[in-house]
Amino acid sequence: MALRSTARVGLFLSASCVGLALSAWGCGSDESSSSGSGGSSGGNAGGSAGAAGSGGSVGGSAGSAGSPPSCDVHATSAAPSFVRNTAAWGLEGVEGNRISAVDLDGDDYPDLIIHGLSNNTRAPNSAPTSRILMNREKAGGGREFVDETLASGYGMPRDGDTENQRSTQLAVAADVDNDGDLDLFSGTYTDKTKLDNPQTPGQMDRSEVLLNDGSGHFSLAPQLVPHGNTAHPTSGATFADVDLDGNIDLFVVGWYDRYGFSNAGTQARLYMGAGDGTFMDITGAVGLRTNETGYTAGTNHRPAYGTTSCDVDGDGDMDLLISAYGRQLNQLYLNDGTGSFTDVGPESLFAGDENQSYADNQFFLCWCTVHDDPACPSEGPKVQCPTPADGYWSSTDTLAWRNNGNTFSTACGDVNNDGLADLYNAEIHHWWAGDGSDSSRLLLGDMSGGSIK
Ligand SMILES: [Ca+2]
Ligand SMILES: [Ca+2]
Ligand SMILES: [Ca+2]
Ligand SMILES: [Ca+2]
Repeated sequence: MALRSTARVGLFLSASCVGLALSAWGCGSDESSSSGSGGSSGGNAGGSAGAAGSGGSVGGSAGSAGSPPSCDVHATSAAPSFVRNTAAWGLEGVEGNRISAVDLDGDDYPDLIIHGLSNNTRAPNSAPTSRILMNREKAGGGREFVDETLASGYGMPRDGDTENQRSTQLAVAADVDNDGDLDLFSGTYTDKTKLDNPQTPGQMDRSEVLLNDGSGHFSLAPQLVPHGNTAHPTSGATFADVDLDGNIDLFVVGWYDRYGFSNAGTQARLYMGAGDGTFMDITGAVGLRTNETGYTAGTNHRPAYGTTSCDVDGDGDMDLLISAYGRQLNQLYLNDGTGSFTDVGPESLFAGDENQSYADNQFFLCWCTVHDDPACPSEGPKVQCPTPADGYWSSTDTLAWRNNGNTFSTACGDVNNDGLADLYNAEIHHWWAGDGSDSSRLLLGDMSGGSIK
């Protein structure tokens, strides 16, 4: 299977047009109308989390029945597809990112896990930054979200602190102990460049597995090793049964080891689930070991923003995808069916597109203003250069592994109904980085070659 890159896909165009049409209709002022529940993000249970949120939007329905053609950007009279229901659902003033929609109490209504912008700190119980909002019946009819953060036990620290909430920045859900309810992995991002001596309790918090009692109340599972006993900049995780033994396994990725100081990421880790809430690190045994160096060979740790699991090559097992930041190469780990992996990112084009030129990077053009190099183009920079003019440019910026995407997360789904998984990479493309920096792109699955090209 190969992945074909395309920039002219219907899905991408349709999504843009829906946004334009909504603003043209001016919807968004009606607080009284009842509409569908606040957009469950689709398949979060057993899903993945990335910096851009919970993915899963590819393949989702863009509008309700009766909505106007989604690409008629001139529509002015049709009924809106969405109405604002924030206050009616009890969500006014709720702030956060990394939102997971998960049915935590098994009543078939999606509940919300919301994380605030924080790291290295515990929030007081009176003002939690990570919150559990349960989807409850509302007096007088309808439904609303009710804050049950403290009662849920989600933020209960392992050290017994009853006054504050654990530092946590993301969650994914799956039934890890096979008792029929959704348990959680709660990821903790620790910025190792900002640790006190001695470390504060918030700096000592670790990523945790939390077991559900079936009613949305959680207790800490045994600590993950090594995540449980080391500070780690956890940035994403995904649950999947990679060895098909009926027990959910856990893949965890991390951000830069020391952001701002080097290009080095951190070791992604695969934990094999025993089916009782305990996990064992099997990273090195299944082909997932990376290094602090090895950038040219593509064996280095990546600074990951997100991770996704799905069956990319359609052979019945779950493959693992790492969305890498820093214009580094994404990783596509194909599963051999036993839970052992090989990275086919570069040859499948998932790692980055073909353009790895830095010739139009504005900071390279700044460098060219003070260096005589035949590689420099005749055009000058369009930015005000730093002082010194070559201050933002380094020799590593010329290398192939540094001229790919800033990928936030990857959504997996069959968007063209050919039975093959397709991938959508959400990228941030800084204009100054030039065309060598990848843009968001849909990659269509293609089995015509019989294998990854
Ligand atoms: Ca529920
Ligand atoms: Ca469970
Ligand atoms: Ca398993
Ligand atoms: Ca597969």
